[in-house]
Amino acid sequence: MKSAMKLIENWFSERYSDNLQLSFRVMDQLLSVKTDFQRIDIFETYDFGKLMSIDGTVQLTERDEFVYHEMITMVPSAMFKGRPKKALIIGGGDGGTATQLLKLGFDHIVNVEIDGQVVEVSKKYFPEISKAFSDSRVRLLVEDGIKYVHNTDEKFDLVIIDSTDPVGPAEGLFNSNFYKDVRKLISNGGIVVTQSGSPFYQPKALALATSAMKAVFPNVATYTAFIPTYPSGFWSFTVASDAELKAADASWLPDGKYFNKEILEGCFRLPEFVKDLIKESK
Ligand code: AG3
Repeated sequence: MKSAMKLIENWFSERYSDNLQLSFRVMDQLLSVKTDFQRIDIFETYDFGKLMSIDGTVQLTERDEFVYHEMITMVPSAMFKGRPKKALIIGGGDGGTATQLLKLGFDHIVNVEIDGQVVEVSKKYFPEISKAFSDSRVRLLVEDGIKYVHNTDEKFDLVIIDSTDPVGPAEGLFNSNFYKDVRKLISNGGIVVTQSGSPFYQPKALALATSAMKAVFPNVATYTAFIPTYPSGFWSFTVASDAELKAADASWLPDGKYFNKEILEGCFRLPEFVKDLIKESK
């Protein structure tokens, strides 16, 4: 008898709504682990290399992580007067943000990640992206970022909130009490930035981040980037500062693979529906 060959296709999907999802065809599932905080999955995909998802939402892929990590570090760095040197990262357990900051010449980085398993998994499956964790300029603390910002009195030029969506462990990061504590930690002219979701699929995330920051800082601005593997591909970040928010003389900043001087200007130009969202958030 001829043996029947069965062709199996495996797919990982992130749900954007009840009626829409983005699916990645995968070669293999490399890991699925439930931690004290969330579920982490790693897939080997056909189009995007290795992919990490947390609670079913894409956190990073090897192929497009550069967009997110450049944009969350280089835009706020370009707005800092002078050369920023000290940074605090809340979240960012994959190490991509810290690794990018080292490339920009930061010499003191504190990275506070609540879930130690995100760090361990990233070291194993994303060694290039997470390599900052073996650099002496980076201090990794596995603890609650909300408590950390409440208790520390260190000062930073840049505070980066590299979090998951505002549900689960990251919820308290989209909150004005959190930003009140953050404000005490920024140096003169210091800048705070957070990822603030997809304006199209997660308007609440952007509205929450904007309101939380506006309650505490006089200057708040939103910028966007194209990140193919995040919901709708159109992603927002929100910056805040006591200082005026404008591009400083950032001639020291190199071009990245996404970031350049034109992007720095262009990324703050917003579609009307995004402006409306921000206007409505007090
Ligand atoms: N931080 C997560 C961005 C949120 C993605 N959301 C989603 N896919 N629904 C990125 C971690 C990279 N350091």
